[in-house]
Amino acid sequence: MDTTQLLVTAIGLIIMVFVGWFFFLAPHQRAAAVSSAAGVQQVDITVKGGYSPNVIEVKRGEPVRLNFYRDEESSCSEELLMPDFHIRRDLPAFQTTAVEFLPKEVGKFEFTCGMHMLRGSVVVR
Ligand SMILES: [Cu+2]
Repeated sequence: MDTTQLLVTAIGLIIMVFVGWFFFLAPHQRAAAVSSAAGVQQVDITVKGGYSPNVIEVKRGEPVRLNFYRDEESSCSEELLMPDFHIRRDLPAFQTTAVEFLPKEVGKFEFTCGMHMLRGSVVVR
């Protein structure tokens, strides 16, 4: 390895540690979905530099509705991806967008912004 490769490796390691630290220390807010009379589990999520709450607990086999209120214009959060549920949705600024799906399996399923920077997860029990 020459000096340049060592330098690149060192910088890469520093970035990895920083990213790990950043995501590890990022606050996790949990919220359990509340079932409506119609049997739909709902959670309101505010989108502003992140998802709040960002850990959503739901029950398996009952339809889920996540109400995303996007409280910013930052382009980072304009798209929502939930790959496990084949969902890709635009979130207009300062509006609530309802995203519905049926959790059929127990597990932890991520949702992210279009660039995979903002992250949250749905925990199905
Ligand atoms: Cu983004």
